Amino acid sequence: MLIAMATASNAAPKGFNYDEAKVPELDLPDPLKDITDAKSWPARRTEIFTMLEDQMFGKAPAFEKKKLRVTHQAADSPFLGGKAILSQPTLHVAGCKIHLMIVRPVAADDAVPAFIAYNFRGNHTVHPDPAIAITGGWVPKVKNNKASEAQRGQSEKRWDISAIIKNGYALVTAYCGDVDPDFHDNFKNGVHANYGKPTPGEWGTIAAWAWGLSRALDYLEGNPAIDATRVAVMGHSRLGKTSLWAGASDTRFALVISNNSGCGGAALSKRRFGETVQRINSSFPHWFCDNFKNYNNKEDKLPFDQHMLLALVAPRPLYVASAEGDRWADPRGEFLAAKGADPVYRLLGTAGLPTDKMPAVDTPVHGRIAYHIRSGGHDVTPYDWGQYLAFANKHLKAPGR
Ligand code: GTR
Repeated sequence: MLIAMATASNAAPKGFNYDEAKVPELDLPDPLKDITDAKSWPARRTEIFTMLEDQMFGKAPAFEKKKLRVTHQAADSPFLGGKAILSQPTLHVAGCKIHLMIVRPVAADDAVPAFIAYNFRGNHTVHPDPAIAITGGWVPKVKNNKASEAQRGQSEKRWDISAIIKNGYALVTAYCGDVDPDFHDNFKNGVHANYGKPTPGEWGTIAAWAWGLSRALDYLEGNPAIDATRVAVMGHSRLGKTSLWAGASDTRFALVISNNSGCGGAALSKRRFGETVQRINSSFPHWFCDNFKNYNNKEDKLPFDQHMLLALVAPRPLYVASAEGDRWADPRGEFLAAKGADPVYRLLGTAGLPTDKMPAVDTPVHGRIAYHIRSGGHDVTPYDWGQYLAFANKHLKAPGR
C-alpha cells in the first residue's frame, strides 16, 4: 500500500519503471489465434480460460447451490432517509459466513438490477448508518485487527450509494475478508481452510474472493427484489482484479467493471511498467496460484496477457477505468489490454472499444468496452460511479438485458 501511495509522485519506486521509453517491445499473444468466426469462439475461450485458471488465478472448487444456507443478521430497515431499504443476509458456505449488505430502492415495483462489489474493511465502513452490522472477523489496519465503531462510514467517499439508488439499482456489498482474510497464512483460514492447502494450480485468495461473489449471485438468484440477470460486478484495485476474474469465471455476471485494477488485473504484465509479476507475487504471495510465480521476472514467457482475461468477458459489457496518478497500476497498459480484447468483441458482433488512441484524461469512451482515465490518484470517486451508472443504464436497464 505504501508503494501504491508513493506512485502519486513522478518517480518510480527504486527498481521499477515509469518510463515509456524503457517498456519492452510488446509481442502479445493473439486472443483469436486462428479463429475467424463467432461460432469458434467458445472453444478458444475455454482454452484461454483454462490457461489463466491453471497458470495464474488457480482453480476454485465447484459449489452446489443447494448447499447455500441463509440467515439474517437483522430485520430490514429504512435507509437513506427512507429512500432505500437495507437488508443483511448472511450466507453460510463452506465454513464461511459471508455477511451481505444489500441496499435497494424503496420505490421499485419490479426486481431491480444491481451492482455487487466487495469492500476492503467491513460493511460498516461503507456508510455511517448505525444499523449496519460491524464485522467480527480479522480486518487490516486497525488495532488488534478488530473492527469497531471508529471505522463506521470511513470509506463512504468511495460508495456513491445515493446515485446508485437514484438510478434504480441495488448495491450489494460484502467484506472480502469474510471469504478469505487478506494476509498470507498458508491458506489455513478463510474458505481455503474448508478445502485444504491448494496445489500449485488451485485457487489463491483472488480466486477465492471471486468464488465468494458467485455464491452471492447464487443467493441473489433466489431474492425476488433483485434481478440476478442484471448484476454488474465491480471492484477497486485488488478487488478489481477480483471482479475481472469473477466476470471471467462466472458468465452470469451481466457487466464487469475494473477500477484501477493494475497488475494482475487489467494491466498488461509484459510491459513491466509499475508493479511487476515478481513484485506482486512477493508482496502478496497468497493472491495468485503458485504456478504464477514461475513467471517472476519472466513476463516474456507468459503464454497469455491480461487482454485475454478481458476477452473472457466478451461479449458482455466491460468497463476498464484507470487514474492518471495511479502509475503503479499502469494506465496505458490497462488501455492497451482493453484494446487487445477489442478484436474478440468485434468478432462477436459488438462495437468493442471504439477508439484506437488512448483517450485524454477525463474523456471517457463508451462502446461495448468502455475506458476512462480519470484525473487524480488510486481511488474510487463519484466521477467513476457516474460513468459506471451511465454505462449500466445503457446496457442493463431493460429487464433480461
Ligand atoms: C497495492 C498492490 C496493487 C493493488 C493495491 C490495492 O499494494 O501493489 O496491486 O492491488 O495494493 O489493492 O490497493
